[in-house]
Amino acid sequence: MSKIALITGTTSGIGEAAAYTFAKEGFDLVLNGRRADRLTEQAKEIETKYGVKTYTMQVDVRDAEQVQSFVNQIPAEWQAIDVLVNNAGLAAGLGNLEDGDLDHWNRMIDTNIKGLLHVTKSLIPLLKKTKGHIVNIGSIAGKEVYAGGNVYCGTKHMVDALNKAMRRELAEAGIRVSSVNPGAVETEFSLVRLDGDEAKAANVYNGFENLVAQDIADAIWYIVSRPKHVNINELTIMPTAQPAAGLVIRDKGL
Ligand code: NDP
Ligand code: 8X3
Repeated sequence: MSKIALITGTTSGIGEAAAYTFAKEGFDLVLNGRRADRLTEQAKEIETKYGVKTYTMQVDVRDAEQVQSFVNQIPAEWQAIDVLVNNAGLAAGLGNLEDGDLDHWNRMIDTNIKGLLHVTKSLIPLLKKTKGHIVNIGSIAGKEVYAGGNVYCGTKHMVDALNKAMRRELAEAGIRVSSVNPGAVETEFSLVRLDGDEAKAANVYNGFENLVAQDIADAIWYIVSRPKHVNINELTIMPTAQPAAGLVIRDKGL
């Protein structure tokens, strides 16, 4: 019987690359995001290309009731979830707290913290049965802070804390808990953060070689494919040109 991975936020970026990587390795997949058209297309493509099964979770992770009701109704053949990748997340805005936008703050807190909690709480009973593995996607922003990062960094510090808390609480159940903390990865992340401004978003990645989503998908797969007695607590992965959060060496051929 194939193993099953539920990855949140597969409609673009890191989650999408992780979904394809797991499918290539023979996992059946629960695909999640809010954009139904992308989910439908992705499900079709993954099934055709890799011959695995997919199940679509078109759910906004911010909505605790929607998440729990999806999990309550998950068909029996999809309940044996082996891997949960808590990836759905975003940054909104890049300014000082004084000029902070409450909608931006709420979106980040509700998605990156509460959304991750909703999904994790609902799935723990299923993961206990499989002795599964949770991989939380944090960030270098959860290890350090940078100018304009304030609330986003705060949410990712919370993910770092929750990653440790989950590991303590779930070890006895045989559930492994790991995190991946990336630096700058070129995805739709900056487009979302900068309210759809394509020029500004592209500028974030100018003059250095950023990470790509596949770099992080490879790391997630590495973590999950270790033998059962090995738990990678966390991996922090940066572009060579980004030695610290908010510090990028540009135009030096790196
Ligand atoms: P993308 O914007 O490319 O992807 C984000 C994904 O999250 C999309 O699939 C989006 O789907 C989904 N998502 C967002 N909000 C929700 C929601 N409320 N409910 C369900 N799904 C949601 O960004 P990345 O791939 O870069 O980001 C993935 C994760 O990686 C995030 O947690 C981010 O903080 C983290 N990260 C990113 C870094 C980077 O530089 N790119 C660096 C460090 C960490 P949809 O819009 O369809 O709902
Ligand atoms: C995003 C990482 O370095 O682009 O989580 O802010 S960074």
